[in-house]
Amino acid sequence: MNIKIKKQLEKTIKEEGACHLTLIDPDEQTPKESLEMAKEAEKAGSDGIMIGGSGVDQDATRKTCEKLNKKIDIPKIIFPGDTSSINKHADAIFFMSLLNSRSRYWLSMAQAFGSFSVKKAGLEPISVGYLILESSNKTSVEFYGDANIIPRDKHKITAAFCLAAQYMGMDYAYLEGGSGANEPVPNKTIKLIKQQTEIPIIVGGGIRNKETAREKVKAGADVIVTGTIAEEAENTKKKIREIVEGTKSK
Ligand code: 1GP
Repeated sequence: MNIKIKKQLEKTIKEEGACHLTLIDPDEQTPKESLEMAKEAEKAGSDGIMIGGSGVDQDATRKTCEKLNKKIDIPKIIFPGDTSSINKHADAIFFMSLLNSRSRYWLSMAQAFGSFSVKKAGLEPISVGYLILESSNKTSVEFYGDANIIPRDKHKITAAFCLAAQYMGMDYAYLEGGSGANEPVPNKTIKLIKQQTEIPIIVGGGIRNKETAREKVKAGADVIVTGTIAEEAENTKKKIREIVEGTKSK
């Protein structure tokens, strides 16, 4: 099995302290606009582009991947909202199980439905234990994922899930605050997970500036994901560069 992208991310984490990934939600702009955004993210030093999201028109994911393919050199990773996000115009896919979902569909059925398509598309699967944490606003991922939300102050519950993800052989644990979350995942949660587990931690949702990105990395995050700020910023490259600086400053 191809593990090129996984190795590339690991190398960046080792050499630069952490990675930054830019999330492009194909629902928010045309494929052409997404390409412009991805180009700016690449110039700003982001380490990869994630394409997808919950509640996305899944055909838009394929069209956006197609548009970015061959024009963007950094890794392009599908962030699937469902099995219909799977397409051959990317390098890898976050092959995720939503560990705190109430629905067996998001725990293992979607994965079974999608597995042959991932193989056929030649995508590198990067296995991810995906966890949705509480935010003060209800997020789309919480709704679509039928998540049994982990309360913000229950750090130990999140840590237990992350250790379980490690023991189940997953490559990453992804702590999701939800796109556009009012508050990002608490530092205390990240710190406890770092103490208790060995797999790299992805943190995303509600990270809007350099200082917050830095705080999360200092607490133990290995990968920082930002999406909304790139869509909202007047100067996309400048904003992403600022977050990349926060992610990588030692
Ligand atoms: C969503 O974690 C990501 O899965 C990004 O969230 O859009 O809030 O940056 P934002």
